[in-house]
Amino acid sequence: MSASKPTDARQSRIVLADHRPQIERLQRRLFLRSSLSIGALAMLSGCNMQDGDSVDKVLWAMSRWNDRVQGWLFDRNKLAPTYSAREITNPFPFNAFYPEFDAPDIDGSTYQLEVSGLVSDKRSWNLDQLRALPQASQITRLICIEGWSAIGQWRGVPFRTFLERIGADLSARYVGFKCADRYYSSLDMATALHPQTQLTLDFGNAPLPAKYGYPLKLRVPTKLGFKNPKHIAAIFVTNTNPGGYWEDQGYNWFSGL
Ligand SMILES: Nc1nc2c(c(=O)[nH]1)N[C@H]1C(S)=C(S)[C@@H](COP(=O)(O)O)O[C@H]1N2
Ligand SMILES: [Mo]
Repeated sequence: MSASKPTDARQSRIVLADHRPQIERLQRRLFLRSSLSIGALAMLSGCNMQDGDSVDKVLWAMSRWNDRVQGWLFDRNKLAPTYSAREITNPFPFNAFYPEFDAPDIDGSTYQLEVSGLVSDKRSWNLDQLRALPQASQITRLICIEGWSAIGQWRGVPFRTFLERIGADLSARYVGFKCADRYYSSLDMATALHPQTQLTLDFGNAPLPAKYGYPLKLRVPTKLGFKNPKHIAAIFVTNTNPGGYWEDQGYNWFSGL
């Protein structure tokens, strides 16, 4: 970003108009009552904000800052609502960045979950080993940013249990996920340790079907759907924000409680 210089008023209006939806979203997230002028954004950022590129950079930096503030405010004891079995949505919707018939076809008998980063035990895990860990069940609502939500039942290992088992540095900032379909995502550590965050093996009373994430997904009922990676191939603990498939295209990284 270049040093601050007086911004031409007409140019400012154009730049502001171009970015109106982003700025409005940012204002809602920042709980600002007053409206942000391009001048105020320029002052906050020390950036001249003349071109769309630098506006993007500023909005991006402010959004990531907002994520950090939300993380600090996050209440680790606040639970997402749970539901009864009769409230389960049937059929349950599918969503991915590709159509349902393209969901990866993974062989569970040779599957290995890779573990890396700030953990003391980097051995991989097969499905029998994951099933031998303590399991818990939840009936919660998955909320997709595209405008639908659905109630489902998932069963698997409380993610905190798994992180403890691999000797993860629980004071690290992020947990990242790489998926078999090249999807990826990441969570703040407080959310990773949240009691309802689950390393999921079963949907309903059977192993996850291919479309819902076989053989392993992360169920995070305190976050939007896109922060619930399916078909997980690798998990890593890090202090560098790993971003995500949608997060890196402008969806708010925190996207949850
Ligand atoms: N690997 C992978 N995980 C993913 C996605 C994806 O495309 N690939 N899409 C995400 C999105 S946007 C949503 S809403 C949920 C949908 O999960 P479902 O198919 O079980 O309803 O999966 C999330 N996890
Ligand atoms: Mo989604």
